Order: sequence, then C-alpha cells, then structure tokens
Amino acid sequence: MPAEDSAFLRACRRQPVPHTPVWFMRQAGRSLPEYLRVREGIPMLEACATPDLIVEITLQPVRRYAVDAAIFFSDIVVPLRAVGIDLDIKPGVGPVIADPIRRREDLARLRALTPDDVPYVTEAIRGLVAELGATPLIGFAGAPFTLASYLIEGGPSKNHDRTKAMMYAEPEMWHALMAALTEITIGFLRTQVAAGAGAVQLFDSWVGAVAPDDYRRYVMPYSERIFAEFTDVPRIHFGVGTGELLGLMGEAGADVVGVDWRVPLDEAARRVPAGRALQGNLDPSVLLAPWEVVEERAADVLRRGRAAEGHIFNLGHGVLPSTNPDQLARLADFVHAESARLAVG
Ligand code: 1CP
Repeated sequence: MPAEDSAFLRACRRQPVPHTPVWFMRQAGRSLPEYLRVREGIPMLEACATPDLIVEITLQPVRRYAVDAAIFFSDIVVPLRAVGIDLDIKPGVGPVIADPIRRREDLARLRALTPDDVPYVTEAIRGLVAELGATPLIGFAGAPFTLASYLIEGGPSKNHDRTKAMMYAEPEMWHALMAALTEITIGFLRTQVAAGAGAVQLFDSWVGAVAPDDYRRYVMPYSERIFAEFTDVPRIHFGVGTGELLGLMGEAGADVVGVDWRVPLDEAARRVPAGRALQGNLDPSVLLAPWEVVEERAADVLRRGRAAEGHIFNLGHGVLPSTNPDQLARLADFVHAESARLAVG
C-alpha cells in the first residue's frame, strides 16, 4: 500500500478511513531514551545538519509507536541558520539569536533560501521516504510570525512584547520582515516536498498572542501566500492558544487545522470553515496521569472529533520530556482500536 492511501493522508483529504490516524507533535526527542543516547555530545543544530542522525531520530518513534505518520527531525530555526543568521539552540532554553533583528538595516541579513542551502535536508528526506515505505513523512516549517518572534525577541518569549511593538509601531518594517520570512519558509518547505515529504505542517506556535483583527492584517496574508504555494500536498496549520483564530487559520488555506487542548474538537469544528479536517487535541499533561485517565480523555477526544469532516488524533502541543513512552505506545494502539469500534457502533 503506497503512502498516498495511508489513513493519515486520507484523513487530511477528508476521505473515509479504517481508523483515526494518530501521530504526536515532538514524538521524536527527549522523552525517548534512544534519542538521548544518539544525541549524546552532539549539539542540536549539528544533529539537524547530519543526514544519518536525522533519519535515525525521525524513525525512532515510528519503530516504537503505531503512529500513522513520521515528522522530519529538524527545528523551525534551521532555515534561518541556513541563510546565515547567527543563532544557537541552547539545551533547556531553545533558540537564541546572537544579534536580534530590530532595525531596518538588520533586514539585509535575510535572504531567500534554496535547496542548495540545506543539502542535508534533501539527503535525509530522500533516505527517509525510502525507509518509511507506506508511512507518510510530514515536512514542516515555522510560520513567519513565530519566526519573527524569535528573531526580534532574541529567544523564547512569554508575551512577545517587542514583536508586537514592531507590528504596531513600525508596520512597514514588520511587513518587510514578514515578506522575507515568507520566502525563507516557502524555500524550506519546497525543499522538503521536492525530496518526498507527503504533507506539510506550518507551525505558528506563538500566534495566539495576537487578536483576530491583527492576525488578519499583520499575519494572515503571509500564511496565505505560503499555503498557496503547496497545493500538491495536504497542508496542516497549528498554533497554541489560537481558539479565537481557528476560523481565520482555516481560511488562510490549510486543509487541516491543528487545535490545542483549550477548545474541544466539536466546538473547533464549528469555528473552522467547511472543507477542513482537524488535528488534535489531548492535553499533553494528561499523559503524566495513570492510564485510566489517559484512556478516558482520549476516548472523549475521539468522540468529539467525529464532529469534524476529518480527524487526525494528536496532542494539543508537543510531548513533554517527562512522558513515559509506554503511555504513548498504549495511546496510539487505543486510538486505532477505539476509533474502529466507534465507526462500527
Ligand atoms: O537538545 C534538544 O533535544 C533540544 C530540544 C528540541 C528538539 C528535540 C528543540 C529545541 N527542537 C527540537 C526538535 C523539533 N522542533 C521538532 C522535531 C520533530 C518532532 O516533532 O518529533 C519540531 C517539529 C520542532 C519545531 C519547533 N521548534 C517549534 C514548533 C513546534 C512547537 O513545539 O510549538 C518551536 C516553537 C520550536 C522552537 C524550539 N526549539 C527547541 C525548543 C525547546 C523550542 C521552544 C522554545 C520556546 O519555548 O520558545
């Protein structure tokens, strides 16, 4: 069975599926002992530029869990580094930018990205697609707002104050920055799709910080441009705390809208335009509770997900590092069995 007929890609296209497909954001990473082992002594950005390691780390969760998709191991700041931005991913912190972008002349440091800037991405994805067979590979990128936040703030931020200040106080510079980041994101995703990624997810993780009218004016045109470039593969759009933005994020052109744990999926289905599938949305903290709690909450997500035109089971955000992998293994099996049972019943 080719990946095209997989439950994951069928659900993205809102076609009938034998069971609800499932994968987990951050399914590779620090919750897996085999990940910690292969990463020992190797900085994150170096791992992201080493094809053999990318392939190995991407496959680790696929070996362990009955997930319906793999996600390319990389990070949203990899394309920024590839066009020459001086940055690092610090353990326990996240991306840190050496010299943040705050003045007009700083924009000269950004340029478009071509596949030649990231040969290790092409090599890793070709290898992965060959190894994965019928399991589809999701490519991904950070959306311009979320990338802009790291570049302007200089690192992780709680309120994104400087970012929003630029948006309101210097709209011209804001739009120029967003346009430059849009080109980089398109280049990074195009490289992945050209090498064989079967779907793309655009992470606008921190866009929940803006109100709907501001989203429409300062963010949405750029997400629209990105999605318009990828009509050849299913497009997933995800952010955290985006309950009030779900409709607009669906309008921006995604086939699948990712939902965090704050909005139940039956309510989310009412908020997105017709013709969109949903992805989500078990609270990742639930996995720290005993299995009986996980089972009850996961069954609720599946029931509510039936209100959507298509449902891909996921967490409402990434796997927490302290998660026991055995819980995730059991959850993937439960999603398959319970969704097949619901469909029959
Ligand atoms: O040394 C390490 O292990 C560093 C931890 C780590 C890992 C495993 C980081 C630093 N990034 C990653 C990989 C990663 N990043 C993946 C892997 C694929 C998978 O899901 O299995 C993905 C999809 C990302 C994307 C990413 N990076 C996002 C969007 C997704 C999300 O979680 O919202 C964001 C916001 C980042 C930035 C980032 N990189 C790393 C951290 C700790 C962070 C977040 C920092 C912050 O709170 O702002």
